[in-house]
Amino acid sequence: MLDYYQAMELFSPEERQIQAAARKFLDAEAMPHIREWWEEGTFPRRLIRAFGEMGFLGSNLPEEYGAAGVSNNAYGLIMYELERVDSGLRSFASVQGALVMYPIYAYGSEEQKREYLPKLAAGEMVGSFGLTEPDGGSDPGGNMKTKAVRDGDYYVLNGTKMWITNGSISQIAIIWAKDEEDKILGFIVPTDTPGFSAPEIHHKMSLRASVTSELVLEDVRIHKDYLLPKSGSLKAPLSCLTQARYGIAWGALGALEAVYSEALDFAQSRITFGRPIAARQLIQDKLVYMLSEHTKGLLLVWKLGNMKDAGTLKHTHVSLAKRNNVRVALVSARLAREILGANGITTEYHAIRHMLNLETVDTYEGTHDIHTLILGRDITGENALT
Ligand code: TGC
Ligand code: FAD
Repeated sequence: MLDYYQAMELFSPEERQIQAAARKFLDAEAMPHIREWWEEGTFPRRLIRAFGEMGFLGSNLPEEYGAAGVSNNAYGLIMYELERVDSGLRSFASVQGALVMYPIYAYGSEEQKREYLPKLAAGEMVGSFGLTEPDGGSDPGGNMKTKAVRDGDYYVLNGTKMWITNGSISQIAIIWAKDEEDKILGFIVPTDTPGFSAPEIHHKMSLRASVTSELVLEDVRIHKDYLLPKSGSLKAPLSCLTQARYGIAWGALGALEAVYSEALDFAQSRITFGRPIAARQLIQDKLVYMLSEHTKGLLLVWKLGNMKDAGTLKHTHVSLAKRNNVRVALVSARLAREILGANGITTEYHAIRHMLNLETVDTYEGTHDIHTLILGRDITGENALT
């Protein structure tokens, strides 16, 4: 692992072992095929059970529900390794763990936890998370049109969710909807319920090795037992986003390592005007930017993980790390593409695939600018969001 400051010394032997095992598995099972999956626009469904066996799914949740029960730093290192291959693989695991298992764990009943968490952890069941709607995702509370109307022991759900990762391959969807009193409730919706459909979104130039779908709910009638009983406000889905953003802050550094290593290798062997381009100051400047940002970012997420384990983490701390690490990874991917010259525009190399993926990562889970405004509000007390 790229580690200029020997930050891995800060991690426990178990955490280092988890990182090494994840890398070994992914280098064997995913790295050799990722280009093909991305070009074909397919997510490798055959890896889902293997991800479960490797403990990649909701790994920081407790063992009593079938998860691996590892530290938040170990969880972060797994996200790092997944995204070193491709943001789409990390997205799959982020959604399954942080956006499906976590809301069931935090807002579900004991019966719901026992029913769903072990299957989700094992990769026997896939979930999706429907918060964003077609009218815009940055203001999920204000823009939410999806309705849950109580009818005896049932709720009737109507609405449309947009840009939903894993949507068409999920057996359950966590759906956020407003009730008659405008309270935001979360539901576990089995995707075979009549009235539910999940058309896949095509023509993406980013996150191509990930399934993205629309979720359409037309008079979807589900029993009240599927309500997440501890949900009841926007805070519930937002707290899930904090979990996913935490993983993204780690994952982006994996993508940064991938593009940096590739660009460095290329620069050392590409000869122009009689010398390797690595000998040129302009190229070195780009490589040093990447290395510096990776080094700072790694220390940042290590500290973030410790704060999460200690329970001192605020969601604004996570906003800072997500905003920073994704943007420096995106800038680095563009620089790596530039160092590769014309070769950089092909998927023979990883840079442009990561670059295009990171455009999504910079947008989802709160855009770069939305995190700027979240942080600006926190430090000034002035709300520039509304
Ligand atoms: P606001 O007043 O800020 O918040 C309402 C209440 O919630 C609290 N809160 C949070 N709690 C936990 N985690 C967070 N991240 C939280 N953000 C806010 C807040 O303290 C407040 O609590 P209280 O006690 O005062 O009531 O609500 P707002 O309507 O002003 O929200 C604005 C904003 C910008 C914070 C929020 O809506 C936002 O984060 N927008 C971005 C939406 C977003 O990130 N969507 C992601 C959808 S999922 C996705 O993209 C998955 S991608 C797949 C993958 O991860 O790989
Ligand atoms: P908008 O909210 O319409 O914003 C458009 C632009 O306006 C942005 O640049 C934004 O920064 C800016 N803007 C908005 N408000 C302000 C403001 N107050 N001040 C200044 N600028 C502002 N969502 C889910 O619920 N579940 C998923 O699984 C999921 N997966 C996704 C997968 C992919 C591949 C993608 C691309 C998106 C996914 N999303 C998912 C949706 C994602 O969270 C949203 O795209 C994101 O929250 C932004 O919403 P939007 O695209 O509607 O942009």
